[in-house]
Amino acid sequence: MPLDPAAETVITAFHAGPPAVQGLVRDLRLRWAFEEIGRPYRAETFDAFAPRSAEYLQRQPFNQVPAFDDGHQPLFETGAILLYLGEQDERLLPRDPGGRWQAITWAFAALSSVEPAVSPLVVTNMIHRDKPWADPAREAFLQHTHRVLGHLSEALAGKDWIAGTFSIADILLATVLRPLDRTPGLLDGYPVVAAYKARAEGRPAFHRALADHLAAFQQHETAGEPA
Ligand SMILES: N[C@@H](CCC(=O)N[C@@H](CS)C(=O)NCC(=O)O)C(=O)O
Repeated sequence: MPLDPAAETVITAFHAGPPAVQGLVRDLRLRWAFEEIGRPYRAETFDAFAPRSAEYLQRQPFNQVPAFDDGHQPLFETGAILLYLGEQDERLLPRDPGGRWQAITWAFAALSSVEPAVSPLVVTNMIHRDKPWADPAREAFLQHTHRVLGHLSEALAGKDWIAGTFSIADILLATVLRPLDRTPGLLDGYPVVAAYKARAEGRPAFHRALADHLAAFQQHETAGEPA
């Protein structure tokens, strides 16, 4: 069935939450994809600390953001949503089978090989830094992060984009890598990865997406409630 171009696309996001997560919440991945293809959308925003309605679990079974609905296909999980968007626009997912499968493979790698390797370190540094177990845990998590960053450096060598041309794989991989900024100096040992991340963050679509993501928090603060 052809999609109704007039149907509104809605995503969920946060407008308040721990300051450390501003700029990193995963709605940014969807906003970035929309900006790459000039697709309008509306963000329905919540306070991360406020309980969500029981109805919200129908939209996102883990009570998280983002959820997505374009009037045709309600979805959750950023990887699935980006694949869905990629199916609709070759600027996000190449049409030639080789390029398409490279991009899909790297989208999965970003989410299931890189993100699980970096998340424990990121979460420890951002949220649990003062816990008594943080220092020894950080050492163990760092080792795994270094191992993955080393392999990623080799995979990225000589490439602008992880799967050849820019795709959803880069939106996922770059947003998985972004929180590593919060571990000062970590990427210094991986100039290829650092340059890749900077290249992705330099895209005009990323700038617009980040500005809108941050504006949700700022507008809420201006309206009188701290983020
Ligand atoms: N695998 C999910 C992860 C979603 C996720 O972790 N969302 C976070 C924000 S980035 C969230 O809503 N956290 C609040 C919570 O878990 O209560 C996806 O990629 O969509």
